[in-house]
Amino acid sequence: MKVRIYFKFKGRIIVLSPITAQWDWLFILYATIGSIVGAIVIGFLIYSSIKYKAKGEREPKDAPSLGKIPAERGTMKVAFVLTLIVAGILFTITLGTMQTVDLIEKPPKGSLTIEVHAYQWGWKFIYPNGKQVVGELRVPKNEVITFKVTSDDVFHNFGLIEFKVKGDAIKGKINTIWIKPSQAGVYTIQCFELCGIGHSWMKGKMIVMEPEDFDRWYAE
Ligand SMILES: [Cu+2]
Repeated sequence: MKVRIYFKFKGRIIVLSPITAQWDWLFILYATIGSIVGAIVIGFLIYSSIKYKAKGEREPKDAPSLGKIPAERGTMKVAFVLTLIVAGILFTITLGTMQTVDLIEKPPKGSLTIEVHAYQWGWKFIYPNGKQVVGELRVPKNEVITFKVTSDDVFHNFGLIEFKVKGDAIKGKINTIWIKPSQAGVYTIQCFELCGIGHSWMKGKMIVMEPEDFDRWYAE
C-alpha cells in the first residue's frame, strides 16, 4: 500500500504523519457520507411535514393500525435500490476503516524503536542504545519511529495528541504504535487512561528534531 506522508495546503504542510493523514481522510469520508444522508433525511422530513400537513383528517386511509397486518405500500424497486445504497455506504466505510486499522497496526520496517514505559505518573523512554530519558522524548524528523508501549504499574495510555495516535500501556503486554513526523517541533504526550490522582498531569513532551541534531544528541 502506498503511504502518503503528508499533504500540502497553500504551501503549508498540514499533516504530521501517515496515520494522521489517514485519520483525516477517514474523518472526511464519514463526515461527507453522514452529511449527505443527514441532509436527505432532514430535507425529506421538512418536505413531507409541509406537503402532507393534516387538512382535517388525522391519518391516511391506508395507515397501519394496531392488530392488523399493514397493507403493502410503495414498490419493491424502491426498497431494492435503497438497500443497495445502504449496503454500498456500509461497504465503503468498512473498507476505509479496515485500511486505517491496517496502516496503524503495521509499522514500516527499518524504524527507530523506542520502548515506552508508563508509570504513576510519568513516562520513561528507552532507546535501542540503552539511552534512557524521562518525560521528554526526542526523535528525528522524517524517520519511522516505532513505540513499544507498556506499563510498569496500572493501565495507562500513551497518546500523541497532534499525531492522532494512542497506544494502551498495560503491564506485561506490549502495544506497538508508530509515527513518521514530517515537521520538527515540540508536541504533547498525554495519558489517556484514568490512572489515579496524577492522571491529568501525566504529560510529556515529544521533540521532533532535525536528523543531524538528533544524531548529535543521541550519541552524547
Ligand atoms: Cu496514566
